[in-house]
Amino acid sequence: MVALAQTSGDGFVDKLVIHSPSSGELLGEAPVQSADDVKAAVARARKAQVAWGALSVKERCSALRAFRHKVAQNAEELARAVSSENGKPVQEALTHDILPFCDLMAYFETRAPRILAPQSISLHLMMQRRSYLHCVPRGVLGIIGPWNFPFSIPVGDAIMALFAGNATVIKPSEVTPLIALKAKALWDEACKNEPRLHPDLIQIVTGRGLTGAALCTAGVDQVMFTGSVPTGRKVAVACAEQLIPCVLELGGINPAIVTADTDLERTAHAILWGAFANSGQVCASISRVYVERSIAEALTNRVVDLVATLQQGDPLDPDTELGAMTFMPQIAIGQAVMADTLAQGGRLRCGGEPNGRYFPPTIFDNVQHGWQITQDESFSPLLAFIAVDDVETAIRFANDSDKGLMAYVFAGDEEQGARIAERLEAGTTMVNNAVDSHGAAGTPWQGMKQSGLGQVHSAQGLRDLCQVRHVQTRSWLPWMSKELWWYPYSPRIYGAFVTAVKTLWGGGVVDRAARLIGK
Ligand code: TXE
Repeated sequence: MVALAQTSGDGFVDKLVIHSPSSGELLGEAPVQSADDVKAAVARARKAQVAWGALSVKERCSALRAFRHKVAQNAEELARAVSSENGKPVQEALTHDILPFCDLMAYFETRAPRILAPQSISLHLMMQRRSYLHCVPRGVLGIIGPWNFPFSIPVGDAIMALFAGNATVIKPSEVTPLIALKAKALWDEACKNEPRLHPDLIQIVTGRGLTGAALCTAGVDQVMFTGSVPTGRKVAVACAEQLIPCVLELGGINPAIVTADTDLERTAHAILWGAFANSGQVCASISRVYVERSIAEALTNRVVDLVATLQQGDPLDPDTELGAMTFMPQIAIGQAVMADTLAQGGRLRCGGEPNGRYFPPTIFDNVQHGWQITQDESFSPLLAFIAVDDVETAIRFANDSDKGLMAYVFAGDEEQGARIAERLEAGTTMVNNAVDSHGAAGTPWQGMKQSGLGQVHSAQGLRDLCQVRHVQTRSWLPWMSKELWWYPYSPRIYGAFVTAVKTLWGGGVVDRAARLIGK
């Protein structure tokens, strides 16, 4: 809990006082760092990046192992720290924050050298030349983190940036800064065992929005942001003004389509976990279920029954399945959406009013598409069931949103599920699974529409953290003293080009060649 509100003056005064969302225990404090502090951190990072960026990708990968070892060896302590500060069950802290981070590191340690190796481009018009792309680190990346995955998102983004040869400055969420400071302490320890790592390659600046805004304008070469749509827009504007790229991971109001032939039991379990893990404070959470009418009642009943089996309580108890809400304002947002749903005539099937910081899993049915619960991200454990007449209606409703992060399809026939998935306007659609594709480091995590810009994870996500430069050389005809289209120009050469354009592309040679090779 942040005890002090943003104060007047330069807005950088006071400090962050962090209490456990579940027990209220004081966990620690962090400074609110000024724009000058942020600039100094970027300058230190820039200095450290020079030697780091000069290493080969393979050397960087081998050096970074020391940090993976530290994280994995301290997994339990880190999971407890995430759970204490964020309020999620310790098992989720371990399996959603720490485990996928370790796997992400191992994934790129073996693959980054190939992903970032020079790539040759097959040329067409200028086939006497050789072109290739090579990846060069951008420099210093600013990373602005959220509170829902306070370890795996900002530290995961930083590690990807490091594989690409950059240095990083992380501004963790003001709600959960302590875990980032813990990660930094582990990084510093890893640097002691591995001389190629430098402490200044990962730096943490703590504070609120103003510190984040200062990071965007502190001379960084790219920003990676995870948070809300309105703040993401501000970050995009700040980056546009400096003509630096940004990657934005914003929210979602994610639909699930359920066909009548689905495996009801697996679907119910997937929806249960997909809606309520981390108390619904997940940008990928399932929020609205469009289910074919013939099975709507049975599916809803089964999910409601399963909710009754969940244990909500002390997040540090490994038996706990639902912890406390992290962010106080989120409870009021969830309550407002709940009130609107009730006022519209939604039927409350379970859950309802929060008990302090504990928000019970809350399910509505008889919901109509278009109500607030199907349009606005509540980022809380609210789930709506909407019965539909057919899959076509479900697809139309699912796509009727200004967000497009994740979508889900539950279908008895996986092939049919995939055909439906291909029609959904989402960065990722999972068939007969829920939420966890962020854990598959090789796949892109990306939002369509208002859900984001760019991608993290995946080979392309790693390349995007570099400048991808193009080099072109000559490979044959090296004896020609000039190209045909260089000076001097003349009517004869002009005429030759006219004939070439007509003969090659006017329905003649190129089309015949394409037919010959069957294209
Ligand atoms: O987000 P913000 P908050 C959604 C969720 C929640 C809402 C608000 O719906 O209710 O966002 O949460 C920093 N320039 N998500 O207030 O404001 C800020 O300090 C640069 C979805 O946490 O977007 C924090 O570190 N940075 C999300 C980070 O931005 C600025 C996860 C996010 O803050 C800034 C969390 C500025 N002008 C919440 N202002 C997801 N996509 O999963 C603030 N910040």
